[in-house]
Amino acid sequence: MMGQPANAGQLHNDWNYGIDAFGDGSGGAKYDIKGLAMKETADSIFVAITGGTPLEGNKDTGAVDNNIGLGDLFFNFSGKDFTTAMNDGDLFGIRFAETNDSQVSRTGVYQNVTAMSVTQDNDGYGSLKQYYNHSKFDKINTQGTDLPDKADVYDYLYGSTIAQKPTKNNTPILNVIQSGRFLGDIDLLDGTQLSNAGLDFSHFEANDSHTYGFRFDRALLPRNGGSFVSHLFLECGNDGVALKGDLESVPEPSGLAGIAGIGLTFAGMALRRRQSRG
Ligand SMILES: [Ca+2]
Ligand SMILES: [Ca+2]
Ligand SMILES: [Ca+2]
Repeated sequence: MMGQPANAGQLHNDWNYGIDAFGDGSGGAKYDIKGLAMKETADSIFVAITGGTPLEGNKDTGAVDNNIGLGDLFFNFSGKDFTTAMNDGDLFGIRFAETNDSQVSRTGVYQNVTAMSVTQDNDGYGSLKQYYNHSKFDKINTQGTDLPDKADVYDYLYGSTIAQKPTKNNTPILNVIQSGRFLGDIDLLDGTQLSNAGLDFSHFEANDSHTYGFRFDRALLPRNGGSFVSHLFLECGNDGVALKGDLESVPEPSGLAGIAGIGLTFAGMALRRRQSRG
């Protein structure tokens, strides 16, 4: 029953999967994430999560709001570690759980995001180091198949200096958006809608009791696309998962306008050259 993911994160029917360790959810099955997956189409990004935690969270009197659910999802296209990307204003974030303790008031996609920890208000871990101190949770794929080792996780989240000496003080679990600029809405999707879009966690034997997700406009993320790391934690930090991917670059919003725009740019350059020679 506690079998581990058989396959590393990979593509299956146009979906990209990060499969999380099974049984690394502190607090049991209802706090165990099993996977994060994404699909890109010409105009949309689809995101799906499966695990033991419902979208609306678990009732839990240990939390200030009597509810422990999912934190927010972060996207990092910068190639920098998460903390540096945040400090440089490079992070994107998505609030998709309406009942969570995110500091932005509405669900949706945000840019120039800062992140903060709400684990203490949710009966959770004061640090990632504290989580890993439980040998039961310090296992392979504990942040999913794309960040398989603990060292990879520390390196990505906090940078190489802290990764060499992680402590309870320098490894906060920054799991919700603290601030950011709203870019656009998301559309929530249930398991059936996601399955109709080709989602299949069962291919990795990772289908769990709660599967849900959302879609949003591709145009809300950087037009150039490129490699990214995305990740999320539960509000308590009891489990987390990451997914690495490559986003295709997309043309200008209208193909014809884009070509016309390039034409004008070249014409303008030629004109300026002529003028400077004149
Ligand atoms: Ca897990
Ligand atoms: Ca909460
Ligand atoms: Ca995990």
